[in-house]
Amino acid sequence: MAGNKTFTMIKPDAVENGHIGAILEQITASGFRIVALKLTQMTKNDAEEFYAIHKERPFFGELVEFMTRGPIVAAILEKDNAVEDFRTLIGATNPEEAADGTIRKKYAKSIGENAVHGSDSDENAQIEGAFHFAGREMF
Ligand code: RTP
Ligand code: MG
Repeated sequence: MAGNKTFTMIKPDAVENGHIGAILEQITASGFRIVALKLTQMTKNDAEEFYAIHKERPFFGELVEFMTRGPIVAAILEKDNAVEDFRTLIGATNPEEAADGTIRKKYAKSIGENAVHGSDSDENAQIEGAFHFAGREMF
């Protein structure tokens, strides 16, 4: 059975461009309940650990540089079928390929700077949520 939680980050580009409010509004209007939320900034070590799965990819250095250049909004979201439904809501990694109305279509400028993160499995949602939040910050 699919889990009911996912983890997201509003990435530095979308924070810089003033889209925090609009993105959180679209997320909650789409039926997700916010169970943890904060503005924070990842260190280089944090980003290298968070994205360790991509460390051999050619874009890894750029990705770490981007994700650490300013604050992000981290959140844990709850909804039935959360991981899959949230990835549908954000759209394809490359905003040019993202469906109309998706968060990446509306707010992302490029495949690298693509406005939001969404966990890709129930297991990673759990790991990523625990990476950013202590138990007493989850409601
Ligand atoms: P995310 O993990 O952020 O939700 O994105 P995703 O699953 O759609 O994409 P993934 O393959 O996991 O890639 C993670 C992030 O790396 C950056 N990226 N840059 N320059 C490039 O070709 C490239 N490809 C990926 C993006 O920020 C992507 O979201
Ligand atoms: Mg991913």
